[in-house]
Amino acid sequence: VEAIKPFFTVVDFESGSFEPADRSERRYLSDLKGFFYFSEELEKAMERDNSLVYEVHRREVPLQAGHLQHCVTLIHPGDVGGEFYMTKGHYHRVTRTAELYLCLCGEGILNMEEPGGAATHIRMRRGVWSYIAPGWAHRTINISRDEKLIFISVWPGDSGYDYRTIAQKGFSNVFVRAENKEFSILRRS
Ligand code: S6P
Ligand code: ZN
Repeated sequence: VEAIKPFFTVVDFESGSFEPADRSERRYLSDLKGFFYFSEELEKAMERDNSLVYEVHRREVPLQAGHLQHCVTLIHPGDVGGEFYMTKGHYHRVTRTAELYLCLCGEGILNMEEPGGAATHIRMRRGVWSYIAPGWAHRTINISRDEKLIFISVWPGDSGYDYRTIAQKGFSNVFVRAENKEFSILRRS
């Protein structure tokens, strides 16, 4: 395993600031083509204003088993035709790798699914520490109207990403705004 020196990051649980970040990614509506369920609504929203949906700020460590990748994700509040702002979601390329998500702030859903079709979700709020078992695809969703959803992630260095399966098939559970309850789940046919 590649030798590096110990280090630390300072995370602010309310603002989600993560210092120093080695790399930051920002995903706008236009980056989420093919991921939101209501594609026509997405086109219209993009024309109005190509809003920022989520940000990922990370430390860089070697992409090797033995090292632990880690980052903070901030998902802004909003929806596309009722479907909440969310991450693209992915499987790990190396399917034997698990992941941990600790929610720092906000209200959300961790949506998970197996290639066999099994699906489940965990309600994220401050302090909820979720274990994403090996082989499960994962996507996070901000169900608040006005607050950011902020969480930190830790995963094996060699996990990699598979976004293609999600881009092609989507998740079978689509989380949308509802009257008088936190959300409803629409089943993708
Ligand atoms: C990486 C981990 C998270 C996500 C991040 C953004 O294994 O699951 O750090 O990368 O929350 O989501 P996505 O689906 O765009 O990578
Ligand atoms: Zn992951």
